[in-house]
Amino acid sequence: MNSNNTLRNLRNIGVIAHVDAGKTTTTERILFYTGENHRIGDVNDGNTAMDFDPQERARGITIHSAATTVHWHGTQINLIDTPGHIDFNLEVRRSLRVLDGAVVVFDGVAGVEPQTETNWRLADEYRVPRLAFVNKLDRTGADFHRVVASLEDRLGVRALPLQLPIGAEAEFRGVVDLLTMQALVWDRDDAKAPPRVAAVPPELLPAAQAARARLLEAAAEQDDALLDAWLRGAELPVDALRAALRRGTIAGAFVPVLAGSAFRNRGVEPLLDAVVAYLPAPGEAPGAAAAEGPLSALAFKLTADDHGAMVFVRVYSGTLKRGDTVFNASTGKPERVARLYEIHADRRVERDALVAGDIAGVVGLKDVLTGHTLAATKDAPVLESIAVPAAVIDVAIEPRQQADAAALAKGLGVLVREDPSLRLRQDADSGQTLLSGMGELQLEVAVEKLRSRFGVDVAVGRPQVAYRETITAPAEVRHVHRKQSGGPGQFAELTLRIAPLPRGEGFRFSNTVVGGAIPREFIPAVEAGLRQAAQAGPFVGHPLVDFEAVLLDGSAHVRDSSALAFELAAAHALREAVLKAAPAVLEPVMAVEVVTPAESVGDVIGDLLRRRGQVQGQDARGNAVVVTAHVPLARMFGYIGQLRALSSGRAQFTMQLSHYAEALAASAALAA
Ligand SMILES: Nc1nc2c(ncn2[C@@H]2O[C@H](COP(=O)(O)OP(=O)(O)OP(=O)(O)O)[C@@H](O)[C@H]2O)c(=O)[nH]1
Ligand SMILES: [Mg+2]
Repeated sequence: MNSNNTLRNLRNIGVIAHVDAGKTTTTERILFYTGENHRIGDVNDGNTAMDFDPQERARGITIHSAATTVHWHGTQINLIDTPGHIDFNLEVRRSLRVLDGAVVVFDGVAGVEPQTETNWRLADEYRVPRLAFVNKLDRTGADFHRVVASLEDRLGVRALPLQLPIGAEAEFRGVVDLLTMQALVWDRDDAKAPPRVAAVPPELLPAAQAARARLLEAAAEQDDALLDAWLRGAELPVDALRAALRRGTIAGAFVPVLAGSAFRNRGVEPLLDAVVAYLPAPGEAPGAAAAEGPLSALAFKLTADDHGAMVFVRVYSGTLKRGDTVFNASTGKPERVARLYEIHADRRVERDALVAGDIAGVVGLKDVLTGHTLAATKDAPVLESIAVPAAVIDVAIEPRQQADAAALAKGLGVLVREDPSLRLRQDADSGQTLLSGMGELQLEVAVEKLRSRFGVDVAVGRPQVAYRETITAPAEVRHVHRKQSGGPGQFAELTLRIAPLPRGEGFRFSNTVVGGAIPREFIPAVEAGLRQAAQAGPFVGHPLVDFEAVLLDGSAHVRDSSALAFELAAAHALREAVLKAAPAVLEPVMAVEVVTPAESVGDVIGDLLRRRGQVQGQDARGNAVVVTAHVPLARMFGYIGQLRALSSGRAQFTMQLSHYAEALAASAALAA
């Protein structure tokens, strides 16, 4: 069943971009043109199929990645529409981890925006071949060529238009297909009216010929026979050109660019053609594993809704059948597959089996988390997991009514299971429950879910910066754990050395104990104790990061030592060592991008400087100015209000974590 033929007629693709570029709008058109839906949903009316969550509809933004399956001229396309807002970036990461290709949507006015860039880099990391769709060409100020140039400048790619737009802004009505040198014109906004095929408008002919020459050159570079023909000036068959462009796209040699206006129903059918023509089938994706062999599937997302927990998986090899017992290779535990579903946004269609290349939902799994591997055997190789972005903001959460405490705990448990970029911890001093996340919007959405899904009304504290702590010097300690009350298993001795690591390295543990001074079976307990203690650092109670710990020496008693004793000893030793290792507080520093009318730029920059910001750059974008700066998150709370006041409501901003930096003032204040 999972022959190459089956795979060749399948595309697993994602739609990724900055907030508001038009991902969901484009996806809704795809649902319509493929016949999956008979009506076009509109994000402005809150009735799209993809943004089916009540909060998404109310806020007009995508919060969760949503999957669907459509068919286009005999090819099945599994499509994931992702959110653009940085707070929900884990949704993009986990989608890119399992997808074979992506459509990157650009706003025809704004071009490359911060989250476009972030998501582009993620797609690089996961080696996902891409098409670029320059959307919103109907908007005032839209400029296809400027967007293509921004792809080259800001993303450093070779952008290769497959089309040129016909008409601009309100007059945008079609595209020139550079391969066939035909015009496709949508005379009306009506989605039911297919494009009219026409001759290339004479005024566009020189530009189209020049762009076509670039396209042919790029294709010829991929194929010696084509290159020969091209050099001889012979006619190049369109099929051979497509095949060569497909090869180059999958290899990442260039990125094909298409033009359109999803909202005005222009340019979406050719985009679907391009997905089939240029993006890889599962077996062709860079780094694709062999589809033969035993079951191997990655759980990349899960939801716990009214239907019970649904785990979304991508099958890489083998078959997953209803009723199967499989293994979670990440935990070694068996799991039973009760049901399998093909996903159509919030609708599901039952399937008997999944094969290599499929992306689908599994119900019945008990103990499977995002990033776990499902396999035929317990000790099967584990697939590469999904990196979870850092949480930079905390809020304290408590039930308004004490009677809701249990429901709150349950609700929070579900939320962090569904979204591992939300984290729970206990404040070391106050004992309060802290929910941490990537930004205020993510936490706001989580709190609203507690109310709407779990019926818990919560009191939420003011958002606080999620600081971290680290050490700036090495230190060595010897610690003896011995409980006077006696009893067996109460003795452990160890010598620990800790040293700073570069920013972002997290924690590394190594063991150099020789000659069994500490029996081997206790070493994992030492590491566990260190990890446990690092969750709330001894300096100011924030997570301790960017350090290594080396277990140098120690001793044990045959009768009086235990794993627990070593775990406790390690935790104590770490606390002692940190205080001797010149500890420091780290604060998140945000990369801020403000798009402001030119007349407000002085005020905007002055305000950023007062917030301890460092301005990185200032560029014109049409009539607006784009200011980029690094600003400590601690100084960005309430920024939107100030920015509106400074710009008569016309400036906008986005921010995302840039890096952690030593916070000297905060170190002193927090340690006091
Ligand atoms: N003028 C114009 N507006 C568009 C076009 N495509 C989308 N929009 C509008 O842009 C806004 C955002 O569209 P969405 O489709 O929700 O954008 P998105 O990329 O899914 O946004 P997030 O999921 O929140 O990141 C909506 O008001 C759309 O109607 C277009 O081609 N032209
Ligand atoms: Mg969306």
